[in-house]
Amino acid sequence: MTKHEKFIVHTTSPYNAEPPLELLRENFITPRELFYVRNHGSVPEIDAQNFRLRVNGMVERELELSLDTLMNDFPKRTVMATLQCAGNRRDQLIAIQEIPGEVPWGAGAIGNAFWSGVPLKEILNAAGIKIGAQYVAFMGAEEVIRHEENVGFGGSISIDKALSNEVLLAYEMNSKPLEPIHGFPLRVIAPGYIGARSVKWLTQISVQAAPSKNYFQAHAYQLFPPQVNAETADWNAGLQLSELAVNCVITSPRENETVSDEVVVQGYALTGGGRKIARVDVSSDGGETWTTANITQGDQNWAWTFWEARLRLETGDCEIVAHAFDSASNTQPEDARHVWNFKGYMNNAWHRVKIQVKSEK
Ligand SMILES: Nc1nc2c(c(=O)[nH]1)N[C@H]1C(S)=C(S)[C@@H](COP(=O)(O)O)O[C@H]1N2
Ligand SMILES: [Mo]
Repeated sequence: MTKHEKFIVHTTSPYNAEPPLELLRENFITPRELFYVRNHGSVPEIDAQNFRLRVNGMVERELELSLDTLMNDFPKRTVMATLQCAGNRRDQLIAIQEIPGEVPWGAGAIGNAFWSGVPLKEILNAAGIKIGAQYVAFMGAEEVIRHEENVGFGGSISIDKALSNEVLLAYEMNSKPLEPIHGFPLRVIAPGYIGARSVKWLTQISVQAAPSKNYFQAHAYQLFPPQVNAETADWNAGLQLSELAVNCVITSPRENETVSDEVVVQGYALTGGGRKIARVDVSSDGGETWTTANITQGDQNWAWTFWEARLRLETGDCEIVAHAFDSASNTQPEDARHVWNFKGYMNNAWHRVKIQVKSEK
């Protein structure tokens, strides 16, 4: 595995790591050495020759497909898509109240790539979907131990999403075979959804009437109100995370940086559902007044947007905040307390960076 020397490693086993923000923002297409990694178990060693993808459940024909068949007997499609972990920006939730046992992600658990593979709908059409099918469930190959049991890593998406043009069974990332750590030989790419639904080391697809019962669909990756905790959570009542919320992050300047009174603020923004980022605003007075940023790159569905704003600041301590609006005018909550949840998912509160401003003269 080739990750950048400045990669921020949160845990080594399983390996969980993210790039520093200033490096992440250098490339619109994230190079492999800067693409975050989110693992729940160890990386399985899969022999590409013997690999088979099983397709079963509510289908007319069960399938067992080799990598060769997937690559040669089905169409290949490339989609630019940004993956974002549901835990991205958890650090700012932890600053409000601790979240034990979860990876303290900064804002780098996100990356944008060209993914190539077979559209999932091609496989589903080949298998033939039976009436009543509502969900498509995925299983990865690796062992994941929870409560002394191997639960594996799985998840599901709705049948509508599964039949969309954008969902892929990808075997390439940025025109090269997937690296083992990113899911070799095959992974799901579910654009616009939390990263967890893009199951790596995919070995099984099951068409079902109900969502996956796997731990990572039925238990983890659920959203609860701030007052709920692990003891009081009703796991049948949580919101099973799927589509991403609108989010926006300042990548430069960095927290505690000293800057001149004319500063260029840069960042990324993204949203779910194939919507686009319509506007990004930046404020240095806590949201009393805003400067609209320039969108510098990115106007595609499923991919992030890069933005930049020039601010003139008063000398002294300063907090810069940023928020985005998407094409459905969805926007972000002002205060992270309102979205705090005991698992620390989906923090999309206004991004805040504290800096010191020095006069040029
Ligand atoms: N099999 C498997 N698939 C998985 C995971 C995993 O632990 N095992 N992690 C998920 C999560 S939570 C995220 S955010 C993305 C991360 O993809 P990446 O490591 O390629 O960046 O993979 C998803 N797919
Ligand atoms: Mo994730």
